Order: sequence, then structure tokens, then C-alpha cells
Amino acid sequence: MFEELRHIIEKNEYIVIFGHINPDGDCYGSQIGLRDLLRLNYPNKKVYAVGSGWRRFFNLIGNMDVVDDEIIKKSLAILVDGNDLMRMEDQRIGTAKEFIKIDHHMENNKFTEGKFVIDDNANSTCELIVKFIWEAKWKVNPTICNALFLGILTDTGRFQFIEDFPIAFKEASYLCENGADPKAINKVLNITNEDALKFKGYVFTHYQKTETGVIYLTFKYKTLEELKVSPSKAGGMVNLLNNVLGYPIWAFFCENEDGTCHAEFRSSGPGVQPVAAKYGGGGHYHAAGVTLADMNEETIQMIIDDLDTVIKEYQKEE
Ligand SMILES: [Mn+2]
Repeated sequence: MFEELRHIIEKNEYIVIFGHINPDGDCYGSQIGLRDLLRLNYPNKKVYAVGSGWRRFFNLIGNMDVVDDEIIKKSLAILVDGNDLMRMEDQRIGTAKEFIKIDHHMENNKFTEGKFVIDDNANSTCELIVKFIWEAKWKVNPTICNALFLGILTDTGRFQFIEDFPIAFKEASYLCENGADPKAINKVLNITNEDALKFKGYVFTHYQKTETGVIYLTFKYKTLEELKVSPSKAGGMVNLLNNVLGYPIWAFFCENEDGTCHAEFRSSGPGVQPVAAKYGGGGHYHAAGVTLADMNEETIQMIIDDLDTVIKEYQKEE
């Protein structure tokens, strides 16, 4: 499955790995994991990972790279964990000389810029990279295994949301046998602080709901500022409202500093990806998101009505 990608990687001397806007554990883990893999297995290549990464893991797993424009222009760009060039955090990706992509999100638009491996049944991009390692018979080290384990751990909601359990556990076991340290990773993941407690308190006392079964919250930028949570971080905590009995869909609408709106939808049954796609977003069937031009109340109401509709359709089918 990865033969063609490996061939393209092998013929390039400069490689830059790009992740998406608001990088999560799978994005950061697959960027660092793949970077260190290529450095280890092709010591003559210059390989970099760009973007903001996930700062709290820099000590355990590694830092992102600072790369100048000239290098990007002569590089193969690898997109991980994101649909298309527009979703990438570092928009200099547009200047790269060649592109490939490894991803597990549903495709909104066909990726025409280069070759790709997309498997939307995969639980994480890191899982796809483990498959790539097995196919290419590449060497690994403990840092690579920690990075990839982090992505699998976080994108599966710590081993809950999995399509194929035996395979996922085989991959996790391979990473542990080769140096991944789940205890150390969980320790970093589990750290919380009082600002987070304050945010949770706000969510649990201010949520709204529809009769059909959408539970949601809209945050003005000012409110997020007062709560000391960035809009992207707030969006990442949408699961604070998960699995409330009678509410199969939960959603956050967070105003960004520039007035745009970062929305996240999750579901325990009905598909939310089609609703995200309708407004220009995407993601997975049960976990999707979209950036809206503004916090227009009518648009948000339209989206909530659409989410209500998918619940009704889902209930009819059942
Ligand atoms: Mn992912």
C-alpha cells in the first residue's frame, strides 16, 4: 500500500513534514514519528517537521523544526493527518516542489497534488505509519515509538474508538516492545490545572440543548479569554458533553480572535461528518469540525437544525 510513497521519499533529499491547523496528538505524533523514522533510516536525507506541535510533549518526544523558505522550495512535502493543503498549519507548504499525503480522514475533495495513502477505517494516522514501518521494514527507536503511541492513544480516546481491536492492539504492542512508554505518556496527558477546572465548571452550568437531542455550547471570544482557554483548546474539549443520556450529538461553537468560529461536532450514532462537510468542514463520521466565517446566530441555528435532522433520520433507521 505504501510502495509508491516509499519510492517518492527515497528519491528526495529534502523532506518537510506538515501537520494541520490546531495540531492534536495524532498530528504531532505522526509528524515527529515519521521525521525521526526517515532520519534514522535515511541518514543522508534532511528531514524536518514544521508547525506548532504539542508543547507539553516536547521534553518526552521532541521539538518541532524551524525551516527556512528556501529549504521548503526544494522539498518533498508530506501532509499527515489532514485532508488538503489548505488545512495545513504552515501555509508555505504551497511552495514545496512535490507532495504526498498520509491520512485517515474522509476526503472532501480529491487530492490532486500528489500520491497518497488514505484509509478512513484507520483509527489514527500514527497507525498508518506503523503499517508503513512494517511494509518498508524500517528500523525504529524508543522516541519514534513514543510519538506513534501518543497518536494512537489520543485518536482512539485511549483505546475506545477502534475499528479493528486486534490490529490496534498488535500495533500498540509492537510500539511498546520497541520502547514506547505508555506510563510516561499518560502521565503527561493526565496533568490538568485550575483553569481547566474553571472551564469545566462553566461548561457544565451553561450548556444548551434541543428537544431532539443536540447538546451544545457557544463561546464568545471574550468568554474564552476570561476562562483563559484558547478557542482551539476549547474546541478540543467538546467531549466534556459526551454521552449524556438522550443527547446523541454534542457540539461546541468557539469564536476565534479574528471573529471566525471554530465548531466541533461529536456523535454516539448519527453521522456528523456530512453536516460539517455541508458548511465546508470535514473529519470523521462521528467526529467532525468546521471553521465558519463568523459567529452568525442564524448560521449556528441552521447547523443545529441540521444536526437535529440527522438524529431524526438515524432514529427512523434504527
Ligand atoms: Mn488523526
